[in-house]
Amino acid sequence: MPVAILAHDRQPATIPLPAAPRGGSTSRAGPEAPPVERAEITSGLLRGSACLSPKYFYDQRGSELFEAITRLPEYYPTRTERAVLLRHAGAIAQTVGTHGVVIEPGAGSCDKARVLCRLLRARQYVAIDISADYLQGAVARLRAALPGLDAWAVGGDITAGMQLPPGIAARDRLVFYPGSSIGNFDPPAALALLQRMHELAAGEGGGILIGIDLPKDVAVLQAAYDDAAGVTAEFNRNILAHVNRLIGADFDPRQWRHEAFFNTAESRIEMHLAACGPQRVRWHGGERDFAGGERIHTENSYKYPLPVFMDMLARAGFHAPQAWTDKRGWYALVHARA
Ligand code: AVJ
Repeated sequence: MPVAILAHDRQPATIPLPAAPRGGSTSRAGPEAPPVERAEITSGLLRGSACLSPKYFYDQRGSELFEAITRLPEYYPTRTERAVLLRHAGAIAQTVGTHGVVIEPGAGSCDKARVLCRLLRARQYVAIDISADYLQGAVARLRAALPGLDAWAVGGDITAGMQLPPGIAARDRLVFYPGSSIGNFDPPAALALLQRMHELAAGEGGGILIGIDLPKDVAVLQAAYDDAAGVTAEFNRNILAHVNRLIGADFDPRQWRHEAFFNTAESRIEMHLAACGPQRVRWHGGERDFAGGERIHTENSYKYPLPVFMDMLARAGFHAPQAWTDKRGWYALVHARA
């Protein structure tokens, strides 16, 4: 449902959209995902209320669509986080400390790390991501921009308890987790992830710097996840094209409608895809019938009140928390010591 957005935020929708892949969305080749992932995806699809993990948004086109989202007038988190970092740069550098090691799980393009590593005069930077291939290029660009920085690209999943290479200094580690990515996890999983980050930063002088999207006017939240240009809708539907390739399914993304709303009781944005009509979806080794209007839950994006998040940090073992926000109080960068 489209929601009115603040008048001064409205701009002509001139964001160029990445082109849809040619040759239709149905995969005729075999499933591309390894068996464990295929099992995870199909069990989600077979559940009473079907769901897919938001990690499957990010194929090539999905990553491009997310980039386009971050430039939308309605999507405030990315530019607000940048504003918070610039507004409080001096205080952040002073609190966090300079010349340390910046470790960024889920680093992606490393764009935010460039600003932070420069600000903190970091000595080492470690980008961690599940897809190490994509990381290599991003880390190479970072090295070119900051020649004094010892930058590493490490493939792995910190939720799975991976170890860092021995070349990474053990002291003065700062785990950097920007973008309010923590909002994608439900509170127990978020706590477990913070505990893992605490282990990574446990040496002397260690800490965390994390981006938190705060609760705010529901119309602002809903517009950010249901933009006028329909980019978020396209991003949401694209998960089906990706899943088609991963499990050899025959979803028709055009037969699914984007839905985004704020669930007040859970303090989270929910994104769903609703079937435009009854349909049968088949994949290698299974199938499911969906009734018209039946939904697949694709994402939660939790909006934590600052005290609630501070409490979670404490339960993960962190102390001495400090938060910086923008003028409107929409977004916080939080630092805490391990
Ligand atoms: C990348 C998980 C932080 O929740 O705001 C953007 C993803 N989904 N629009 C978010 C997203 C729809 C984003 N995170």
